[in-house]
Amino acid sequence: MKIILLSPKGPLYRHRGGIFKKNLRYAPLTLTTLAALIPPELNASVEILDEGIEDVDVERIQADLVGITATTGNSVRAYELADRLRARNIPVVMGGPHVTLVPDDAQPHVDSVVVGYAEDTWPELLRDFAAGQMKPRYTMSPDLSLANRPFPKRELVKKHGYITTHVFESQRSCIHYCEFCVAPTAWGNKPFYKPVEDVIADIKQHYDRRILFIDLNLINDRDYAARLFEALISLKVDWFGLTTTLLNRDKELLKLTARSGCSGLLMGFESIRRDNQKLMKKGFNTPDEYRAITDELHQYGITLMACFTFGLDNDTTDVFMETARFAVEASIDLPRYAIVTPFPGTALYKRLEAEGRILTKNWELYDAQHVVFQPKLMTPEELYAGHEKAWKYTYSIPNMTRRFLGSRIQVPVWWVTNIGYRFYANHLKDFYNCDWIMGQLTPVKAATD
Ligand code: B12
Ligand code: SF4
Repeated sequence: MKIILLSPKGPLYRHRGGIFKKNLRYAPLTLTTLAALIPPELNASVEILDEGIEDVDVERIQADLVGITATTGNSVRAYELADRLRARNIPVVMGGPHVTLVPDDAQPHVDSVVVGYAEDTWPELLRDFAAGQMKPRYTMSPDLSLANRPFPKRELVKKHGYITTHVFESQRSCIHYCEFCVAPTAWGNKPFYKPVEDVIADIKQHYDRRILFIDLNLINDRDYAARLFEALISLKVDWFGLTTTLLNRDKELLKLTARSGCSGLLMGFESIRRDNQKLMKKGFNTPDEYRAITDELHQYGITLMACFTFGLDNDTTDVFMETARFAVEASIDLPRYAIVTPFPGTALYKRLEAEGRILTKNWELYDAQHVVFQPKLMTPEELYAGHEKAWKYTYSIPNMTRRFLGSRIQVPVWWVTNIGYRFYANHLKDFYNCDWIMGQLTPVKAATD
């Protein structure tokens, strides 16, 4: 049996003409994890294709089964690929965050939909497929365990396409309920943990001095985090990962994080306005502490990628430059700006839909850099223009230099990633011409009522 696993391109994340250049692209674990889960008794051969790093000629694909992963931003392409493959009688299975959020949206395009994490359902589906009994839908059990799973088959990816393949995970989902976030809606707020020994064994068998964790929140569980960080000490790795700002309230854990080799953290600062934090149910974030958090991380030798979100209901047009100036003055190593995006199925989507504020259901534009809803205190044009201005200000050469000099951690990788985002900032405008006509959209709800 020949299985092809495919990750589709989106407007921003694509091999040609995208703005995620190689210095921002690490190898995801999605398809390598699925490849490892294929039951050995099926004697299947497997190939991984990622349209983010290579051209894929869909008409030349030959396979018994194709598995496609879909985020919301690339789901339109995922459906197109699925339709074309099925027209050639190649069965298609689809899974991933988008499909988990809105399975009925994907169903007409595929032979089977896999909802949720697929550690049990994907092998079950493949056995059913081999027996000619594949069902139209497979859904994750809430009791899923991530213990004793095979390690991702990273050897199957084309290494040259990514800045690193030394990518790992220890846990999935998050304990918090931020209104805009996909995680609690798609996977619930009871995280799934891999035993620390499994994580360490995986790192040892694919060792590199510098590794990346893609977990959404490494400090979901304090005891687990402490055990993981303790275990990392002996590996002598420099690691990068994601936590919340709550890490800085736990001085012992923060110290241990640094001792374990942490070199960089991504934190969702989201907004410099306190009232926005409450509104998006992220009340544990205190903007007054952001400067101190950044300084403290720098003292520990940890760089900070802080993510900000624009277009929240209390945002007025002065928020963009206020935020960008703060990011530069605080010497945040890698600031990132998103436009708030109501991913389908999330609490935010439901609220905005009820308020008649969803402007388009073209999922291709749900990539956190397009305006897809009616902001409360500004126009869509103001939101887009302000967001682009913040990117450009932050990634101008003088302001990159100011941030570099202000950060105490002056390592070469700082420039590699900053140059990647400078390119991103300067090319964002190229992606505002899809089929999006600024100012000419009417709210979808109103239009269909
Ligand atoms: C790597 C990654 C990226 C990469 C590549 C993404 C890509 N291919 O497009 C980069 C850096 C480019 C990226 C960019 C973005 N990303 Co991203 N990214 C991730 C990340 C951190 C890791 C993915 C991963 O390896 N997971 C580990 C694997 C094992 O889990 P998994 O992918 O969920 O797969 C499991 C199941 O879902 C299922 N499954 C998945 N696919 C399939 C397919 C089949 C056939 C089957 C059977 C099962 C199955 O089985 C797997 C095993 O259980 C995730 C967060 C996370 N930790 O998952 C976010 C995530 C996927 N990204 C997200 C977002 C929002 C974005 C951005 C919009 C962010 C931004 N502001 O730029 C952009 C959009 C890019 C685009 N395509 O339009 C959201 C997706 C939300 C959504 N509804 O689309 C996620 C979930 C993060 C979040 N906070 O919620 N991202
Ligand atoms: S803390 Fe981060 S990962 Fe957790 S729910 Fe909020 S936005 Fe999502």
